[in-house]
Amino acid sequence: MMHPPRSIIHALFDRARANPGRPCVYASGTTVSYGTLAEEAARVAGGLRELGLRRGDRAALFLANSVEFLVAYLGAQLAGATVVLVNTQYRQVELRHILGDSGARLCVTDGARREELERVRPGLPELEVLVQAGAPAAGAVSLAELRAGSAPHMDPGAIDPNDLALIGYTSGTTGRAKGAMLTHANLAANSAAVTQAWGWTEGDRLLLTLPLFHIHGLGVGIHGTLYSGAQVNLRPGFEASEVFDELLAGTPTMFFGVPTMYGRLIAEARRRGQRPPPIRLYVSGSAPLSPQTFAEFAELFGQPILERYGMTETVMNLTNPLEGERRPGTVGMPFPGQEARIVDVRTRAPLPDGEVGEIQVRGPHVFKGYWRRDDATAEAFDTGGWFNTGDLGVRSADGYYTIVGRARELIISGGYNIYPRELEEVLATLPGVAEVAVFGEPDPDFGERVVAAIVPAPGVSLTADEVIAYCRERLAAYKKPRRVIFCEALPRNALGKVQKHLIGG
Ligand code: MCA
Ligand code: AMP
Repeated sequence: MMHPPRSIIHALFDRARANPGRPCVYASGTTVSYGTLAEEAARVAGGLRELGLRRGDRAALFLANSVEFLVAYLGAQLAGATVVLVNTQYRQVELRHILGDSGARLCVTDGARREELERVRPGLPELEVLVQAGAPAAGAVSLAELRAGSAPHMDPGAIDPNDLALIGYTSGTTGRAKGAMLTHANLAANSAAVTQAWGWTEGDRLLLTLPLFHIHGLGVGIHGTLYSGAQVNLRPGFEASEVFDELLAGTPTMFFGVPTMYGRLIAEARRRGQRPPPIRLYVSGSAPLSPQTFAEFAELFGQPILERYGMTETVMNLTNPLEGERRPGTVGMPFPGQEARIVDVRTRAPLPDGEVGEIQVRGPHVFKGYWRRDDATAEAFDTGGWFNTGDLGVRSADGYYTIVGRARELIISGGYNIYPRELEEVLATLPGVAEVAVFGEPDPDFGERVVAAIVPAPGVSLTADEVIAYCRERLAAYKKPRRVIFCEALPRNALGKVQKHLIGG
């Protein structure tokens, strides 16, 4: 394309005009063309505007991977709204926070999640409209009717590239996730960089099993597909045997996954004793890919995985090269048109190659700030527009970055981020808990797993099952502790700070 599109919506409409019949998404046995996707997004946009949704209003998406997700996402943006992404596993505590904090006026959900949403709805006065995918249900507008019957709103030209396209909730040293505000221009710029770096073209077919409520699946997988005019096979989730079958059949040209998925594909290949034909590109990210997994995969599948590094606030930051050495244990170098550097954690001065410091990034992909959190936004940026990633890294003399740790407390389990503080706050409300500390420990499947250390109140006896059930009821299931330790006191340093590394053994 001569001029890069100003938004992902523009990209979709450009493709739909040029070649309406071209297949775009394959999901649940049906193929949706670029023309149909654009037309349905336009109808949903028209329908949402009839429901009163206006430019800048927040529209939350709380539904599983599906074509419905895509038309709701694209339709809401075309209507001028800002989409709020909500993890489908979220329960009361997280839903109340995200929907309340974002001030969502509208939420698109599905039958499986409606009940959990209704539990928190009375506390959300700003949430006026529910739209439901799948079978229509009382008290909600049917998404199917919007897709089929509304007067289309066809004008992507009205989208200002500097308007907010989406808010992705992330990080929370305070225990409360913050909304990262990404503009249409941020998303389009990053898609331009990613598709260029990875040689992503119209001819590609991506097998996508990642959830669409995270930037990995949506901002890389879907946006890159629409940007490059390629095709995507969108699955409801990851199943190693299904993915292996697709690979054996030779249908995809690309697969994107988190390290847990690659570990499970390695086990699947060993179990079956088969090697799928090579595909154009395997990409890993969201969590560290161990050199061992890289080597085992290369041996069994005959291909080196390309590892890259991203964040909700910035989409993709660093990548190993498409051509040239994909160095295990590293995340490569900046994408075209983007910058990175390592700075001293204390003085913020740039450091020479070989020295460990905080990774900072800069470029058109970097988000606008945290929603309604000017304090957090100010803290996140250094002078000169550099964004503090909170990740610790080092750059080699030949330009490869390696992530060596995190400046913030964060557990990454199977690519999902878990903030110890959020769990600690919930567990502190469990009757009988005097003190609690949550931390991560290595896990062979998920990379890291959650451990909760609990000091029961005097005379109280709690069981691990009670502790887990309490979390399970209030928070997404993947955050539940996988191990619970009971102790008489938490080890503290002279300043009273809990020494988590001394617990557990
Ligand atoms: C599911 N469970 C987990 C996880 N996933 N527990 C710990 N860690 C996890 N990652 C729990 C479920 O809640 C459930 O609990 C039980 O395990 C089995 O659930 P199931 O759905 O069968 O799990 P699965 O299918 O095996 O899921 C594993 C998975 C999934 C496929 C690796 O976690 C996944 O899709 N991860 C990708 C996340 C992602 O896209 N992250 C990107 C964010 P119970 O038995 O109690 O019900 S980072 C990002 O976007 C930036 C930009 C970046 O750099 O990419
Ligand atoms: P999120 O806030 O969910 O977008 O997660 C972003 C975080 O995931 C980053 O700040 C890193 O800590 C981590 N991350 C992403 N990609 C990688 C990678 N390839 N290696 C190590 N950590 C990664």
